[in-house]
Amino acid sequence: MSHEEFPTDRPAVVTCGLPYANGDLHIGHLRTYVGGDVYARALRKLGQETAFVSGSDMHGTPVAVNAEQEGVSPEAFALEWHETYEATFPKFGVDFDNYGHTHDATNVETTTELVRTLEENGHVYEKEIMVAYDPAEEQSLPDRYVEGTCPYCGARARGDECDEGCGRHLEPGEIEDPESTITGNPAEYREQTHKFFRVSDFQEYLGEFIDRLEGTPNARNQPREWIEGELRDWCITRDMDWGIDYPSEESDLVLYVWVDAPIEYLSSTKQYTERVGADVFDWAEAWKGSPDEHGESGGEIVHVIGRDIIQHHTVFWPAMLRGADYDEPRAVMASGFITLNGEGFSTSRNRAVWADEYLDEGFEPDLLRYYLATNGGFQQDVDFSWERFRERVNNELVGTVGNFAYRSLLFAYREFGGTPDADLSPEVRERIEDAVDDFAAAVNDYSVRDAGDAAVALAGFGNEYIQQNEPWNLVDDDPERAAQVLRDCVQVAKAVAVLFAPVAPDTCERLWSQVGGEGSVHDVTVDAALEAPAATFDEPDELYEKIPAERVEELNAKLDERVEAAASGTDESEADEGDADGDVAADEATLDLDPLEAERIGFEEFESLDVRVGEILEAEGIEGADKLARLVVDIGVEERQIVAGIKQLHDLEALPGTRVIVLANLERAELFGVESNGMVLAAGEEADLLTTVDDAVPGERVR
Ligand code: B3M
Ligand code: ZN
Repeated sequence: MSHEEFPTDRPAVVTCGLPYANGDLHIGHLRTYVGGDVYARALRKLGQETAFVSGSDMHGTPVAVNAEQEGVSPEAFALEWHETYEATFPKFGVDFDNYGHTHDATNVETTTELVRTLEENGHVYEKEIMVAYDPAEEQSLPDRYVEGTCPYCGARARGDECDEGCGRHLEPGEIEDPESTITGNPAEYREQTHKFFRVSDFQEYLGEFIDRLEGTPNARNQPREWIEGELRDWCITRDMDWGIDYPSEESDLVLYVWVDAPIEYLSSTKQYTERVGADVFDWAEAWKGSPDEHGESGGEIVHVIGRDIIQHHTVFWPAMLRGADYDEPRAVMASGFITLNGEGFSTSRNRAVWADEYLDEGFEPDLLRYYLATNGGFQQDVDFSWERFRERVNNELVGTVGNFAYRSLLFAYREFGGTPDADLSPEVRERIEDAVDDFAAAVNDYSVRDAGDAAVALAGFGNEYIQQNEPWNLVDDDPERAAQVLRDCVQVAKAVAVLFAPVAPDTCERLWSQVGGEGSVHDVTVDAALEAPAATFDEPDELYEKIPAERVEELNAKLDERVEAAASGTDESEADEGDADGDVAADEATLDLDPLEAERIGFEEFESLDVRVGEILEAEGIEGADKLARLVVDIGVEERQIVAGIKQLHDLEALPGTRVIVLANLERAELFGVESNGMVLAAGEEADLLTTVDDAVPGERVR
């Protein structure tokens, strides 16, 4: 990769995909925003100058169709949702430096200018095309006003995207068997003149760009198929009223929403500069830096998006930027979707945990942030359940981070009134340095999960350290040693406050002040992790509270009730599914079998899975856990202890001797206090164990 490691001396811009201003936010939507926020904060921790921007997506049929259903103007409708989002994000600690919207003056102006530049540079042309038309309504049917069959995969699709099938962007006129979503009637095709962006001008450029692009592997690999194939030109106008006018006197079309939406990334950065001054953050340096000096990018632009909009961000958008003389993005991080108890979120069926609801239940934002940021790799799909939420809060936040911080600081406070006067021991210094290195590596690897894990693992170390050294037994006999141990612990607590702050900004701010930190933990960099803590501090209080099991039952019951009420009271087919990431998964809920992943992975990615034949040697239930069993599996090269959720599904006594397939390089995990070192593969609800049919011996690789 051709990019310098973070931190660089160029300004970074982290953006989040713009939510369509058309409906309530649920926690599925929040994944991208929390991920982006954690990433922006983590960059700043490394000392990288960073602006974090986004805005609401006001235009297009996703807004117009919903506004029409409500009987209000698209502008009033979108503005109301925009204001709701603007107020909601900060409640989850998602702290944009600027949050604008695509209909504001800055974006209208920036869009108009950019499209003019594309025209001047010869990348736009006019063409007559057939567009869907509803004769009864006498109106054109752009995008979501029409539905039909995807010409590529045959799935039911919307006018501009195959949202339930192959995920492709569809051009006007492409959809087969078009039907008007206004009247339900078959649509006609009529000829109309539209503007096209000649994406094909950028084929060679995009081929090079994608080699340079960093980010999550899905965003780097998936576009190759499109870029290496035939690049089709892109229709950038629509025949509707709501949108930004196409900038030419003769045209009464508006721009396609996907033209002005990403331009909001630029506009929002501009607004930030207007507010704080170019000496604090210069948007032009970030977006139009000097390509001569810096290769193709002046600044470090990182787009954080849902995985359903990779094509827009890795093909159309970089081509637009290039065509209008802007710099290119450095990285795209594309998140997986979120399911709820193993099934898709469904806004129409009220099968969701709403953003407001979460807060109304009295949970702190940091808990959800932690869950969303670290429950899986960013590009992986993540399941949310209240049970798992409780487990992670109780075990990791309360049990590891909170417990370590509280007992260390309370003890140091009681015995020494603050940080004991001793030097940090070399062992602990080294452990903190390692955590900082892990954190920096995670940021450079675009892994928000690993950044969070670096901090939690450090707290885990702190817990073991205090447990092993038992300073409470030392105070009387060996006060110097006690002072030493606690000095180390306070330093670890301070380092945890610094490194965990991107994931848990509120609680780490508290922890920071508990160790006597000055100012805000959000204003310091990772260097502060090793700076001496204050000599005195106040009595600490606990950072996190345990969630009792009854709360989970209560929350699940509420969810069930709501889903039932919605099922009896609404017509699903009429209700809208919402739009931002997280919602495509909603459609999966109606199927018995998961649909095939639309996204392909490279052979290299497959090769990175170390899958082995194994043989079960021992199997026993784990006490206190309903579903978990502890297995010892011979995988040829070694024996592994693996925890599997098969206790009730298999006769454990009969398992020894069974051949199984093991994912050997899955990271270690602890379940019910038992370490699990790998995963035994199984199919379906009944955990049908995978095996071999012939004589493959333990240790052989599965390919
Ligand atoms: N408004 C929402 C989505 O398709 C869309 C994103 C725009 S990002 C420039 O997820
Ligand atoms: Zn398709």
